[in-house]
Amino acid sequence: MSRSAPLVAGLLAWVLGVACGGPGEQAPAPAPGAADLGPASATRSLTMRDISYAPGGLELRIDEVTELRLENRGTITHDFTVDTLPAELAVVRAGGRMSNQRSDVHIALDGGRSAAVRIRVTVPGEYRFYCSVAGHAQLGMEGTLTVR
Ligand SMILES: [Cu+2]
Repeated sequence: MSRSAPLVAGLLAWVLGVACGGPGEQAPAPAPGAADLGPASATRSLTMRDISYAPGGLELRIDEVTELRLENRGTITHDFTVDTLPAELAVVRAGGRMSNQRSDVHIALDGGRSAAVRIRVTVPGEYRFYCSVAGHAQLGMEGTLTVR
């Protein structure tokens, strides 16, 4: 009996695989716009506090793959949100919620958490980033992402 156990297990996995692996079912999708960007050639860091960003602005080079490191040194949840950003994004290290329905970039971190993404912005410009937690942007938790 013990000699046939691996075969039974293999059949069971195959049956489950057929039952669960319909064309409509796939592995959990990565964040919107996720892409294999390759290694980053630049790094930027942004620290969140209660209630501010440091620095208050970021500069990226057009088409350059940049690793953006985010750290929440505050005690409450903050996020980094850009509503419209023509960019490719790849999650390097997830430390919180990495997307929402409304924004091209949305990374929410509880106090003490950090995350990193690789990002490549494809259109130069100035883009507003902000914390979407109610009231935080109004208290100054916003800045400009400059891409040139
Ligand atoms: Cu906030």
